[in-house]
Amino acid sequence: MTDMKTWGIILHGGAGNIADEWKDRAREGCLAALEAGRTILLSGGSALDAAEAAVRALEDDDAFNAGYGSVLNTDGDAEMDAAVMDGETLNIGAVGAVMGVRHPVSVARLMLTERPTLLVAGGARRFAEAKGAELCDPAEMVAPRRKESFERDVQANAHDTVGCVALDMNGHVAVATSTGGLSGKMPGRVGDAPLPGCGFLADDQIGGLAFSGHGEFISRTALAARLLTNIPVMGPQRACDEATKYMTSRVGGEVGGIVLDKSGRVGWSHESRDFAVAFATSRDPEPKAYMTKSE
Ligand code: SD4
Repeated sequence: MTDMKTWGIILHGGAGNIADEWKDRAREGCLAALEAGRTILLSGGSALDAAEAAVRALEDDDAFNAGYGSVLNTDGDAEMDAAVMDGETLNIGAVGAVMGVRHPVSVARLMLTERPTLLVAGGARRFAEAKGAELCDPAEMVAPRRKESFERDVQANAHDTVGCVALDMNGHVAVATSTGGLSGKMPGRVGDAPLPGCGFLADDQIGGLAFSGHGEFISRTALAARLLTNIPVMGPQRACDEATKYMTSRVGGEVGGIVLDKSGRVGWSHESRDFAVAFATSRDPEPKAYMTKSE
């Protein structure tokens, strides 16, 4: 059985090329979001609350491609994907291509107790409205930064999706993801971030994980399913290395992944220039943030 004092949280702020002028902001943003989740865990709160709180903080920060900082589709709109998974019940809530909600991750959290696992576009927004989630004009989710750098983002294939895995002191694991997807994507496109077995998974019996990167490549290799089953065999770090390398060698693309297992061990790796990651665990409680594995 898991030690009752074991806890952990790991999050990422995206894999790819983080522009130099945004690196300090990304590091600070990751640490601030980590603190939001860590505080909840240390006060005995749930992994679900911690993962949601961390991702909400990242969604408010335009250093990241999620919520307010979402990259734009070819219409210039921020269409967002998000998911939450509860490792105790294996319940999943997810939204895809939703516009005009302030915190897609919280709409996904509200979906956890609903029968459908995924709602998209107008249906997701109607659900958010019915549940009293915070709505806004879709234009309010278009950050000036993203308008200004649209062409550059498309060229750079900017992807700085966010994700968080948390383990609480009751041994429960939760994962949350949120993204604007890929810059210049087709309207209506849904990536890997709201698809279980692709961009994320959580199971109290093993642990949890989330990916960032080229969603179609992550989905085509069912990367989260592969990684989850390898965690007990290889341990979190080797399993994460194996998954990211497998994807790029099998189908190409860029990817970064984070893992936290049920005993509070972390793993992270990326096949991309940069990967913004932060973590703290009962094994290593001092918060740490890295912009790349080679730091
Ligand atoms: C997607 N995986 O929608 C996401 C993109 C991403 O940082 O990681 N962006 O394909």
